[in-house]
This record gives sequence, structure tokens and C-alpha cells, in this order.
Amino acid sequence: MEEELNKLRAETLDLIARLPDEKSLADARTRVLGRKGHLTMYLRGLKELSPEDRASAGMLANTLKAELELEFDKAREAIELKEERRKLQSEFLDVTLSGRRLSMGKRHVLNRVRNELVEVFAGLGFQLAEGPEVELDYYNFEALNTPRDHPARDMQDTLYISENVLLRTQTSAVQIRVMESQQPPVRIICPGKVFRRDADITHSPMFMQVEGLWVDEGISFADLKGILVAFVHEYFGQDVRLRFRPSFFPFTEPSAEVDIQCVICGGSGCRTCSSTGWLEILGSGMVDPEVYKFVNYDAERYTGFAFGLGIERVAMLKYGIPDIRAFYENDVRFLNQF
Ligand code: 2NL
Repeated sequence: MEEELNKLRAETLDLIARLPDEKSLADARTRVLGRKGHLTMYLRGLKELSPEDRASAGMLANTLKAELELEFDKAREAIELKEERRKLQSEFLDVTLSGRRLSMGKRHVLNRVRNELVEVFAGLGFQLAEGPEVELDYYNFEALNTPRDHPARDMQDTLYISENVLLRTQTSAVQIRVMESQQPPVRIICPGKVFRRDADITHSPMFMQVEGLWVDEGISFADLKGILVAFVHEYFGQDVRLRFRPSFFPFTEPSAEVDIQCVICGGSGCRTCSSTGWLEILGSGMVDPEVYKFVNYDAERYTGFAFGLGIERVAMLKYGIPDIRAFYENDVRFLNQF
């Protein structure tokens, strides 16, 4: 009997030492100490023995039972501890590591210049107006005194979608739409994308433009000059000089182009200004009375002026950027500089 118990003891201790997880350990415990376990059955069998044998065998078996329960408990605790360590290890987080840097996006330089220009004119009383990029030939050319056979159409290579639909070549189309919908006074600033069949280091098939228009009773060339001088001084600096040169546009008469003193060399001559000391920055003029016919304005009563400038050109001059294509390549090393 004692031998039988010793064997059960040795086998069980051996098993406990080898079991890898809580589940197999619990199963083994049931097999030995459970209601139908080896040791439980053995204790039940003691009824058959004589009273003397039963007392000594019972004592041995109960001692073994206590010992095995203790061993099973110890083994379970050891496995639990191991499991806990493994879990902690796998969830290890070094809170002292430096974090990943969030890269912040920012406004594209052209949109920033656009907003700055709109702000300056807003300060001069101009209201923002916008319109479609896909436009009718009528608003882009016809109503701007540029009919199909007009020689000025040669100045702009237009991207047509159909006979009467095109990608606007200038934002003037927006101004025609506004004038068509309301009588003077009109004082608006119209920024937006425009499109031309043109591409080299200073021309892109898509570029951005800002046009302004002020129509009211008694608006004169002096007002045009006053507004444009105020704009240049505000945007490029109070000391920057301007000059007005006669020019031609089909929708203005008289027309003038505006040059500013070179912002790169200050007027002494450099590559940006081709050694002239001057930079052309915008076109302007008094709105041609022909235009008023299309929008039903009384040309005897109202006069006004308009102007247009290229946003890329302003940005190139302001920051000394030699190639217009840099704006559209989306090289973050370029874009991050602004
Ligand atoms: C340039 C020249 C110009 C206008 C745009 C305009 C608009 C209306 C009536 C009359 Cl609705 N004129 N716009 C006038 C003169 C010049 O732009 O060189 N743009 C880049």
C-alpha cells in the first residue's frame, strides 16, 4: 500500500514539474485529486481494510493529499507568474522614447499670395467675387469686346471644350457676370485659375490671376492710379516707385501697364529685371464703353477702371523664383521655404 502511494506521489510530482500551462495542470489535478481522481478513489477503497491498516494507510494518504494539493498550488502560482511576465514583456512600452513628429501641412505659397492680394484690395473697399473655370465664350471674349474675328484673340491661345465653351483665359468673365446681375456701384476683386495653351519657364497652361473692377459715377484714371499706387505701396513697400506705360487691351481704353522698381536689385539692374531696373506687374485701363453695352450699363452715366495681374508673377518677383514650374512640382523642399 505504501508502495502504491509512493508510486502515485513520484508520478504526480514528475507530472507537475513538466506541465506547461494552467489548463493541463488543472486537468492533472482533477485526475489525481478530483472526485474520481486516483487518490480520492484510493481513500474510498480504504473502507475495505481492517481498522488498523485503515488508520495507517489513511494517515499516509491524507498526508500525501495535503502535500500534492500544496504542490499543485505552487505549480499554478509559478505558471501564473510566468504568464504575467510574458504578458508584461509583450506589452512593453518605453514612455521615454521621443514621439513621432506630426508633419503639419500649410497653405501653398500661391494661395497665400492670392489671399494677401485679396486682403489688400478688401482694405481698399473691394468685395470678393468668384465664378466658373469652365466658361462660355460669350463671357470670356464676346462681352469683353473681343469677338471671334478680333485680332486680340491671337494674343491668347485658348483651350476650347466645344464651339462655345472654353477654359477661361482671364477672370474678367466673373466681372462680366457680376455687372450683368447688378447695376453700379461695383467694386470687386476676382481671383482664380485661368488657362492658356502656353508652357515655358515663365508660362504655365494653368495659372492664377487676380482682376479688379470699379465702376461708378465719376470714376476716372486718377482713381485707377490712386488705387494701384496704394496697392503697390501696401504690398511691395512704401518706397517702391511705379511707372505707367501706355498699352492696349480690347476691353479697356485707354490702357496702361504698370511697372515697379525691381524688388530684387532696387532698380540698379539685375537678371530678374533684365538690367532695366523695372518689373512689369499688371495691366489696367478704363473700361471700354463697348463692354457696358453687353451688361446694360449706361455708358454716359458710369465710368470705371479694371486691372489684372498674375499671381505666379507677383510671387516670382517677391521671392526671386526664376521658374514658374516650381510652383506646381510640389517639391516640399521648395514649398516649405515660404
Ligand atoms: C493683364 C491684363 C487686364 C482687365 C484685365 C477687365 C475686365 C473687365 C472690363 C475691362 Cl470686366 N477690363 N480686365 C483690364 C485690363 C487688363 O489684365 O495683363 N492681366 C494679367
